[in-house]
Amino acid sequence: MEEHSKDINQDKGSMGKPISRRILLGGAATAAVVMLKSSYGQIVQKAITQAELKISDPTKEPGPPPGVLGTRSTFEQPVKKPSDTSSRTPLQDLFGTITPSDLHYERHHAGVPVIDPHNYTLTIHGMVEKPLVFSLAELKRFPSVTRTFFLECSGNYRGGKEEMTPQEICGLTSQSEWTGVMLSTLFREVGVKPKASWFLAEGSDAAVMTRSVPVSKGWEDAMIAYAQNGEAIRPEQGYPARLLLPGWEGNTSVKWLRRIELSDQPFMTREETAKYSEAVKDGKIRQFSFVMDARSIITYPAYPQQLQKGWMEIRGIAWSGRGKIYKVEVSTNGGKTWNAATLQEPVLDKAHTAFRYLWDWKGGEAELMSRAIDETGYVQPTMKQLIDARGKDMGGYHLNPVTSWLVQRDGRVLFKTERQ
Ligand SMILES: Nc1nc2c(c(=O)[nH]1)N[C@H]1C(S)=C(S)[C@@H](COP(=O)(O)O)O[C@H]1N2
Ligand SMILES: [Mo]
Repeated sequence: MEEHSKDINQDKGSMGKPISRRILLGGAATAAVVMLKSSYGQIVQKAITQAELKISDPTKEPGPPPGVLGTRSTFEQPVKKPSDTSSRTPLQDLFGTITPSDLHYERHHAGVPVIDPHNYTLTIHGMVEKPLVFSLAELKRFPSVTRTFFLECSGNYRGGKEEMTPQEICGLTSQSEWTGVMLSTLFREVGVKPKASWFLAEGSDAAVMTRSVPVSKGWEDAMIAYAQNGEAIRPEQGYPARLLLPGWEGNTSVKWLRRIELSDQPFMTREETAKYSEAVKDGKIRQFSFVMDARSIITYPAYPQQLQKGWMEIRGIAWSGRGKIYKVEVSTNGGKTWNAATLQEPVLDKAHTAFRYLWDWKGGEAELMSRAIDETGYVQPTMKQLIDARGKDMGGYHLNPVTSWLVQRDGRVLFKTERQ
């Protein structure tokens, strides 16, 4: 065991490893280490010893029988990073673009309410021909849609120190496959009046979250979702039903939705006056900044990785609230030159899109960056461009700067932090 883990630490970055007599004969003694090596779990690799896991030779005795619920491998322990009011998706631990439901970020203004689906109702009233109250069963009887898109909190940026993971920097974004009924279907059912231009969405949590939304978004692609990644939506995500506005700041996707009121003007709620508006410049404040601008982040390599020389695949995700990702460019020299990354098909509208770029690290310092360009031609800005455009006091909402990772001579990777 000792000897074998030494081998792994001395790996010079070659792809695969010659099979030694020790590995072939070692069987159970080496299995745990080999598995851990194939993931990114460097920290886990050191923390778990074989004795602690009590691994026996899996070919010698049957494992446990099928269970009522599946489990995650003991070797894989991704966790969210909670504060009092939010918890963050461990972007660096994920593959592909669907966030496992238990790792979806959470942002609650007054905790997670318990709502009995049998008593749940959604009322739609105001400037409509026929105000209606829908039960959950009634919502489920309407023609349904399934669509994959990202959700992102507009407060999704943290900086301040070099030792920060992708999760800490921008883990307030996740992606699910959502199923529900289009809001336009319900609009037709209640007969929204032509003069109605805004609607209020109200949650039934202790915060009674309310937001004003232009009716046009309701006709375009707003959804009332009751399912997430193939099962009922999770309590943390708004069980039994929530509003979802693809590509718009997470705050407008009101969870535990109980009421929609149509009007010919915005309602000017606390969430869109005191909160969720941001300084732009010259003392001006921007309000109703709904769309999430294009952004990307390299999730590998990233802090706290320790690199070894040789070829590696730089990996990350890019997304835009305006539409599809058109291109992601990667720089390995601090932005002097940029190269097109490969995008994983299919590239979906308003969705996390995986990108990859092969890189041969020959040693020495390097600065890794990615920038997203969406189908509208919008280019992800640098922090400097954001400050130049909006001023130093731009606040903490809608920050989507290019993220740099600084590769040190010794292979350590640090976050190039530019702002608190
Ligand atoms: N009713 C209600 N809806 C809400 C919130 C809330 O606290 N209450 N938080 C909002 C915020 S700020 C965000 S970013 C998203 C978070 O959704 P999630 O917890 O499913 O990730 O929900 C929004 N909808
Ligand atoms: Mo948010």
